Amino acid sequence: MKKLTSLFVACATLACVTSASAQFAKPEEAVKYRKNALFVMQQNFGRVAGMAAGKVPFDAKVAAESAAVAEFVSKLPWAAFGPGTDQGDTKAKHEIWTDKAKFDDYAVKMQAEMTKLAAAAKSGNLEAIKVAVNATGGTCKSCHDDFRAK
Ligand code: ASC
Repeated sequence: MKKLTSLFVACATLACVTSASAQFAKPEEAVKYRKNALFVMQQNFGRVAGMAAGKVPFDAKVAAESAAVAEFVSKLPWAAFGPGTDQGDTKAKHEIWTDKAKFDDYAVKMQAEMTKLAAAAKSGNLEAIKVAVNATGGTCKSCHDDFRAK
């Protein structure tokens, strides 16, 4: 029974990963998916960044939870930047598809910094959180500067 449960969990996890990298039914659904993922990520990152900047009282539990969500969600947008999704209601610049290696590199760096931020937030050390927020925010900004239209 325990084995069956583990098998089920393994399959469910695999299905989750597979669906994230699967084709979307329509390009506009891919655009919506990545925008929503980036929005949820930004809301959670922004909450921690607000604490780091002293704009919001520091709450270690909320910071740790928010950073963990931001870290997880940081994995999601990239599957939705497939071919043919450069049109429609999006600020994504065409260069994402013509300079994909650079875009992918930014995405990888951002996820790595999000992982460090989640670890810092889990530790509850506000100074470490500030350092990680700055590093993570820097990766958001450099990608937006190059690949997001104004
Ligand atoms: C945010 C947000 C960004 C980044 C960036 C950091 O919360 O929406 O785009 O942080 O401003 O420099």
